[in-house]
Amino acid sequence: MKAASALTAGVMLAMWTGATLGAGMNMQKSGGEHFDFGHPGPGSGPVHVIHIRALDTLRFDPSRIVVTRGETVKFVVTNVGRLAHEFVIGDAAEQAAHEKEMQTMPGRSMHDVNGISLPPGHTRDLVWTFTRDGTVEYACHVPGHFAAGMVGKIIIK
Ligand SMILES: [Cu+2]
Repeated sequence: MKAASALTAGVMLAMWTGATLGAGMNMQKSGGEHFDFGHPGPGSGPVHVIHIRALDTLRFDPSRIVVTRGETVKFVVTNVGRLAHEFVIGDAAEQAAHEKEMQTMPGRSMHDVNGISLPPGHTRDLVWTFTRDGTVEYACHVPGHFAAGMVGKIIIK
């Protein structure tokens, strides 16, 4: 299990590195992951609080949000259903990598800086500062959920 985990992490890191090559890097994260659209944690400005609900219909409500570049967003995500869900932010390549990891290691604990796991009835938050404009996704990778469309869009402008 340990070797498989290290291998998966290596593959994901390689994908992230490829996806972010040449982009404006920030070095504020722990764990060696890089995200070209921002970083975990607060910036220097005010915090924009956005409430999102994870639904057992395999949707997020809302399914589309708009944020301003440079803004720190505190996502307050509530799982109002009876199924486990998660909330992971990332570009399309990162979502694909995470989906692949969840297919090979279902039930692993969430340790990524860009995601939170949401047991039924729980509310958890994720603070992220968006430093570039573009489109990022938030998705649930509990097996079957992403494929069923449990994904939303963050428009950064
Ligand atoms: Cu889900």
